[in-house]
Amino acid sequence: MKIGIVCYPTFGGSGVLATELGKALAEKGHEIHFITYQQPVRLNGFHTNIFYHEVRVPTYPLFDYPPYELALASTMVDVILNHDLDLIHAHYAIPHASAAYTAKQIVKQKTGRSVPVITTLHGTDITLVGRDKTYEPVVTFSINESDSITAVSENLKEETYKHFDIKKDIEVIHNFVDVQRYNKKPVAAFRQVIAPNNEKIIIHASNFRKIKRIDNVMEIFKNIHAALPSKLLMVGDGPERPLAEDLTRQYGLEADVRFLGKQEQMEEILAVSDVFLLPSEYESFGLAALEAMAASTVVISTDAGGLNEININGETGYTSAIGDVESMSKNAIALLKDEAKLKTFKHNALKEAKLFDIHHIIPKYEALYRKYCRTGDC
Ligand code: GMT
Repeated sequence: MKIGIVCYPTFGGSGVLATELGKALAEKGHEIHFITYQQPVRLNGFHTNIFYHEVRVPTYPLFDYPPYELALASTMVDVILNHDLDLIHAHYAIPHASAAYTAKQIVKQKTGRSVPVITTLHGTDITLVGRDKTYEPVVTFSINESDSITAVSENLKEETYKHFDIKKDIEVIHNFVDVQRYNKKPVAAFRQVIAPNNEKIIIHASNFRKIKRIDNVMEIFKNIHAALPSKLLMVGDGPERPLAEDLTRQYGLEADVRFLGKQEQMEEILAVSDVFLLPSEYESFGLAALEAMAASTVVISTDAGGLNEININGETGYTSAIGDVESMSKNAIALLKDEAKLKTFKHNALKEAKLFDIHHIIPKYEALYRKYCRTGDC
């Protein structure tokens, strides 16, 4: 089928998921058209079935806020008409679902054809930004106007019904990971550089926003570090990075905390890591944690949102209440001190990640698309 994917091109989970979905669909023979304002970070290399359409937003002195949503809708119209797309799949409701609705109406008026729009809800588009009164009416409207709606976890589905007046069914299609890609042998030389004295390696990866509770990451590591030789890798970047750097200095941990910035080859970094810390205030799913699990890294997280759906308490890692730094530290230390238990948990993490392997989840999206097949041979 010919599918238009609208997403954020950045390191955020929704953009990563949308890009990996598009790449996997292209491998299966679908023609994929990415429509966004920048080449998506995970869209590297050439694939004969993948097209990228950049949304240009012309500026004008009158515009304090250049109208991205209009430019996006117009680009969608152009791509739908010129490439005869079968459907649009919008990832993250704001502003993708409403721009898709506008594009659909324009195409309908021009050609009489109603192009199906599928909206996948990812998290903060519902639980944080979308709920704000400034956006809520448009978000509710555009979700209800979507032909199909999916959510990346059961928890996000519940949250959506709780906070918005949604009249339609929401199908849960969990996020996925390419286990084969992440299930790598650790590169000994790389581990040696990071942890020359065989220290345990702790990792956190995110966009360093408030919701990730970066101060908790630093406190938990301070406690682990006081109990055993260890190193912390901080991957990503964002508004809370200065806080993390301040706390590193305040706790005197400069020699053992490394800020790696945004990284594309996460599989190599995760492969040498022992424990992934994710003490978030909320995660609809926690794709970063799933990727860690696929690399046999144990997850110490909160039990917020959909994290319980992937991180099984006492098996693949531990989940604690939001802000319970003591419990998260205690659990991490106990695991790291018990080699046999750590090994079992790592094994369990990989086993659990396999349930979310790309090969199980892509067919669910394909089955959904097939409902909108125009020719009968999709
Ligand atoms: O908060 C982020 O990390 C970015 C955000 C996004 O949409 O780019 O992530 C959300 O979507 C991811 C992919 O579905 C989920 O794995 C994350 O849990 C979710 N973030 C939150 O709910 C805070």
